[in-house]
Amino acid sequence: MKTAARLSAYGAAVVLFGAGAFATGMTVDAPTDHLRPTAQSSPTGPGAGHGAAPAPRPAPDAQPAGLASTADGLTLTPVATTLPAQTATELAFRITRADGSPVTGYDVAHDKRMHLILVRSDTADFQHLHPVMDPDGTWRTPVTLAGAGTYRAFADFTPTGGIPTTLGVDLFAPGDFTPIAPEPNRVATAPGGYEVTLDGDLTPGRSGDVTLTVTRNGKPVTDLQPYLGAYGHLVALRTGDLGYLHVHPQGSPGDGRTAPGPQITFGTEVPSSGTYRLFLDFRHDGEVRTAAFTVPTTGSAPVAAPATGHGDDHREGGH
Ligand SMILES: [Cu+2]
Repeated sequence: MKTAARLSAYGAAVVLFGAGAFATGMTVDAPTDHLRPTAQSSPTGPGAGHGAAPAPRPAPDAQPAGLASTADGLTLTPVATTLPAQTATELAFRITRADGSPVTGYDVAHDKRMHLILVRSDTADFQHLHPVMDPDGTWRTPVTLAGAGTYRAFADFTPTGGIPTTLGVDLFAPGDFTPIAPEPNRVATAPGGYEVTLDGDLTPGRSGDVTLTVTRNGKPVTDLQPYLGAYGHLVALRTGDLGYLHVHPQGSPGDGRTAPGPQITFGTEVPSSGTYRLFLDFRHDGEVRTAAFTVPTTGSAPVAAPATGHGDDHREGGH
């Protein structure tokens, strides 16, 4: 019962999203399928359920996913926490229950049973991998880390009978580590002569669109290929803590109204002010390419408003 209700809520969110619904806080997956119920920010809003007693100050931001290795009794357990840098190796992990037993049943979501995002802590290296599971519940994928440093591995999955979940764990690659400090950019290149331009703003607490336009050798790309059930896949990470927002495009291949490029539009909602790293995966000519952006938020965050009376009412009006 509970599961069915949750699943249909998720289905509804996806349908709403596909229909271009907005301003409900559901344009980003996070509120519906990545956050724990206690962290849910929308659509009821942080103030809902407080009855007549106003909160003394604005509720804390909803937490993005992937900041904990354990949630809802499930733990992301790497087989090894140290991996060699710049060497072809294997990343292996399990999802374990409280009693230590591995989860072996998973539902397909976005075409896969397991999505593994691997990012160095300075966001210089980003990889989106699809591990394969052994019968005993051990997931394995080949990987080559670009360099030494600390990495966050995000496992994004739906256990059969459970809810969509994202867990994160840190991994280590020994060696000399030279962090990068990404400069804001709205134009990114990808191998193969691709250039991707990002338009649109990230405003904390407010739904909005970002549009990515893909060109190759200066010409618009109009024959993008479906990847994970869409023409593009966007992961947004909050710099500072690598809070994980899984964002999906508006429209889908074959829906009769979504063109295969050059533009891909995503509904986004970021939980707080700051700088976000956005990684677009798209498929063209049979290959998946990645374009990386660094986007500071614009506009004010809900928590930045002074706690004077009800001056913050407008912020939740759309919810
Ligand atoms: Cu994936």
